[in-house]
Amino acid sequence: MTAPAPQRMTPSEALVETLAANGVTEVFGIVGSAYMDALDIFPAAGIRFIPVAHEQGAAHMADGYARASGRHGVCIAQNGPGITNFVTAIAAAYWAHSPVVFITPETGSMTTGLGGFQETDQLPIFAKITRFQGHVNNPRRMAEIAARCFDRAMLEMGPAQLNIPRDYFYGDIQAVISPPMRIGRGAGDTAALDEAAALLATAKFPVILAGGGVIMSAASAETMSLAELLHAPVCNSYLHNDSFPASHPLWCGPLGYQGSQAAMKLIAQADVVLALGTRLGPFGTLPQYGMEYWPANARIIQVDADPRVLGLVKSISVGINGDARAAAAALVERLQGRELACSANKTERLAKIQAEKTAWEKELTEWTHERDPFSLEVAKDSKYMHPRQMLRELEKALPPHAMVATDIGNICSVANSYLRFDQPRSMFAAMSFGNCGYAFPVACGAKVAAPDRPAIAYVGDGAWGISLNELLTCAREKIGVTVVVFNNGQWGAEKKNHVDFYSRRFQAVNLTSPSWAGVARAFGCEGITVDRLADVGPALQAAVHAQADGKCTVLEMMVTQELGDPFRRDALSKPVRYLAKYRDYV
Ligand SMILES: Cc1ncc(C[n+]2csc(CCOP(=O)(O)OP(=O)(O)O)c2C)c(N)n1
Ligand SMILES: [Mg+2]
Repeated sequence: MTAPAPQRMTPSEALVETLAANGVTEVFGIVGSAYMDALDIFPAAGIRFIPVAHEQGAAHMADGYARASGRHGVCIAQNGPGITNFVTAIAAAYWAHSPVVFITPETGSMTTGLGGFQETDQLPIFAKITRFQGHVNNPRRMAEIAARCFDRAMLEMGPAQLNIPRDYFYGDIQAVISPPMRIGRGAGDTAALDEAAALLATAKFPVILAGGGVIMSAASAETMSLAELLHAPVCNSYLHNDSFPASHPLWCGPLGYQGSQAAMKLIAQADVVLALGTRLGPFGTLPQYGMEYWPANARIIQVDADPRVLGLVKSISVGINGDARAAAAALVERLQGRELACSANKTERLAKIQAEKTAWEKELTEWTHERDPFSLEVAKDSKYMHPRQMLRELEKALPPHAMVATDIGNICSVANSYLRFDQPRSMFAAMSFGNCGYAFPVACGAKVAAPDRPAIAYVGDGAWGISLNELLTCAREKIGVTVVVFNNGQWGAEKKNHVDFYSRRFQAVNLTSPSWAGVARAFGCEGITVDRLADVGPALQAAVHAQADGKCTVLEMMVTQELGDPFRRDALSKPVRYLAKYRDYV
């Protein structure tokens, strides 16, 4: 193919044409003079600009958009404060491996360093939370550098920054708009795949751990074939409950915090673990429920598209730098028709899977409330719902194809056991960055990307205070999402640490709030308060139904103050004080 001929255009036109060439149809942001020259022609390029309430919301929406669609999510803002408002959300997108292209107009090149208006050095701020940083150092390079940001966001599976001195939007240039460059990764090294196949063929109890890479590479079918060939239990990696269909007999549920005990008990028996598309993040394999479940003596085969995570957290026997889908297909090819040690005991293994799943389901059903002394005390005279029972009702009422974004908090974490999906790109948790305020804007972005799928955000009442401003965006732009706000009147996850480590010296953890349903209505959204279990399912269904009319509903769930297991038992220690003044604070 011959290269397209250069054309006369302005840098703004080169930028907007590059967005169009990459299939961009929505951009999130807050209007600003810095990029108004480009914004002006968005409509003519078929691009809808979605104005938000806060730039953090814009970047979270771009993240949700990317996670739901597998395409780029794009956001833009005013130089200086608009850009610094992106920081938290870009860090979250980085850990979620989202191909977010965030466009950062910068102070004009002729005044850089003079300390003029809205000036800050915008590249170092993002250096550690971005996969690629493109800086337009000459307006004539706008198309080239913009295109590279789009290409690298995909290639490196993470945010790419496009930094543009604001005077570089103007000019008279010759530019070539290149078609997107998408580079396949392939299955990985042949010898490593042979070695992995040999190891799997001799395994007596192989277990597959399906990670985010399975979702990103669309490897569902290949992962299923491999699991079925090996009769291997499949666990979801932490917060990737949508990496393997929950309705499949080999599915065991998620590992990690508030995950599935069935998954943990089964992986504990593994002699070979195939970690497919997962970096084996340290938080995702910590002991849970008092159980040290990680199989210390198992051989581990790790497949990941990012070579830097291979063998990083756990020692591995075989590392494969490849695409999860291609690698799974290559393993199936190598194992098909081969004699497999794990076939001999498959009936026994399938029975074990079934038994563990049944036992965990029974336990979950009977686990109607938390049983530690603090929880029993606070729930005793409460007229509100037990969080676990409320979560079970939500689970039962969750519509097929639903997308659920989850925040950081005690109830959101407990929800992990009650979130099951049959389709990839359905669960958008705050992942390793763990910022409160993640879920709602992410659900908004997901809804814009997939308007026909129900979009639901689970948010604690504390985190809701951080993110509720985007109700404005939902009302103004008719983005129909459902927000389930867990009103327990506290920053619960942190309060749990006060209970466990600080002798209940509660400080800054109790919340007084207005009626969140009332607040939603004041924003022009729907708001419903739910305080009876029987109303949970019907309320969710009605709210999801209203999404079709672009209606956003807040379901304010009134729940007790009981608290599930803490996040970071691993990272806290009992207080020690040496100074007399602080003697009592132990
Ligand atoms: C931006 C941000 N600030 C603070 C924290 C620390 N933090 C983690 S969980 C949590 C409490 C969450 O409370 P809430 O949203 O009400 O949910 P709950 O734990 O009560 O279910 C806090 C403050 C955080 N993770 N992110
Ligand atoms: Mg709370």
